[in-house]
Amino acid sequence: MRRLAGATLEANWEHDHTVPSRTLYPHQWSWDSAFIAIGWAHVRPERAWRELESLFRAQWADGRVPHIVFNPRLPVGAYFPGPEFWASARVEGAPTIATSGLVQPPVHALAAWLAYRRAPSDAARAAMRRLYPRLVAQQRYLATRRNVGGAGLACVVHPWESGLDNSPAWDAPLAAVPADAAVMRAYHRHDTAHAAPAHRPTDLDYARYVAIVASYREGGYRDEDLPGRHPFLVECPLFNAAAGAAEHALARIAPLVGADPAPHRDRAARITEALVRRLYDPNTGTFQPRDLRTGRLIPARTVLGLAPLMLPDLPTPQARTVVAEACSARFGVALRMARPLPSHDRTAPDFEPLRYWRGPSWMNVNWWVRCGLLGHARADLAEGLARSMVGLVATAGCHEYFHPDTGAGLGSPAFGWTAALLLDLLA
Ligand code: 9YW
Repeated sequence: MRRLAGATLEANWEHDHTVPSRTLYPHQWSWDSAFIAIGWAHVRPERAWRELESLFRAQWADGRVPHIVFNPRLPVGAYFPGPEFWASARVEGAPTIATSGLVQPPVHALAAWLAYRRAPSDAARAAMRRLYPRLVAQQRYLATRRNVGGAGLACVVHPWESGLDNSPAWDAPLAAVPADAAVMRAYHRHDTAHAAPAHRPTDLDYARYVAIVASYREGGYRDEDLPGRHPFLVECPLFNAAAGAAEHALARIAPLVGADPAPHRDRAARITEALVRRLYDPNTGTFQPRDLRTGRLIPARTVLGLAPLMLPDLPTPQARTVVAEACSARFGVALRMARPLPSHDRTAPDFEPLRYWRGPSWMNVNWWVRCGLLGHARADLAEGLARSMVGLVATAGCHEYFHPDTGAGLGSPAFGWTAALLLDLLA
C-alpha cells in the first residue's frame, strides 16, 4: 500500500507542486497541498517543503493564500472556473501568477509542523524559517479581515472556502443567494466531463457558486463592509478548528525559528473559546456553523461539527459530547467499524451516499477526526477509525471519496490527499 500511495504522489507531481487529480483538478489547491505535504514528508521530505513553498509564493499582499494556484503551462479551459473567471491579474496585491480570490481551511502550519517533526533537517529548518512569516500573515489575514462577525472567528465567504463545497450545511445560506440554473448555460463545467453528474454538485449549486464569486470579484475581493453587500457569510467549525490548530502548530514552530510562541498560544486559546461560545450547540452536543446573515446556527449535523476535536484545549465537556456524536448512529465511530465516517449524518433524510460532500467518506476529514480522537485520549477509537480507513483504500484504491456503505471508490482515482494521508496512517 505504501508503494501504491508513493506512486500516486509521484504521478501527480508537477514541477513544484502536486495536483489533487490529473483529470479533475489539474492545478494546485491550497488545503490539498497541506495534506499532500504531510504525505511527502514520509517518502521525499524535500517535496513537502517545495509543495508548501510553491503555494505560499502565490500568497496575496494582504496575507490570503489562494485556494487555487493556476499552472500557467496548462491550456485555457483546463478547469472551470479558470484564471479568466477569477481575473486576479487585475487586482492590486495579487501575485503575478494567476490564482483564485478565495481561501481554504488553513491546514498549512499544522502540515509544516508535522512534516518537520517527521523529517527534521537543516534544509527543513531553513524552509521553516522562510515559511514562518508567511504562515503568520495567513493567520493575520483570517483573524482581522475575515473577523466579519466581530467575535474572533474567521468567516468564509463562499462554500468553496469551507473545502466541503456542497455540504448540506450550506443549503440554507445558499438558498438565499439569488441564481438561476440557466446561468450555467453560459459556462462549460469541466467537472461533469470527468465525474458522474449524479456525484457532483448540481447546476443550480454551481450557478450560486458563480454568483457568489461574481459578487466578491466585483468588490475587488476586498473584505471591508461584507455584511452590507455579500450574499454568503458563514462561520464554519472546521475552518476555525483549522485556524486554532494552526496557532497551536505555530507555537511549536516558533522556537525553531527564534520567535516567541506565547502570542500563538494566546491566539489559539481565544479561537477555542470563541468556537465554543459561538458554534457549540448544547442542545445537540456538537458544533454547527453560524450563518452571519441570519445570526442563527445552521441545524444540519454534518461531519464539520466534529472538527473542533482537533483542538487540544477543547474543554472536556465539549470533547465528550463531540465524541458521543462521532460514535452515534449518525457517524458510527467504534472500536471496530465497517466503514469510515461519512461526510453527513447517515440518519438525515438528505443523506446522499453518492453525492460528493453530502454522504461519501473522505480521507482528509477522517484523518482530521482521528487526530482529534488521539488528542483527546481516545486512542482506542482512533485505532478503529484508522483501521477502517486503511481497509477502505486497500480494497478500493486511492480514490477521491468512497461510498459510505459499500466502500466503492468514487470520483477521481489516483487522488493526492488520499495517497498522502494513507502514508501518514501507515507510518
Ligand atoms: C471542485 C481539489 C478540491 C478540494 C475541495 C473539493 C473540490 C473543487 O476539489 O473542490 O471543483 O469542486 O471540494 O475540497 O480542495 O481536490
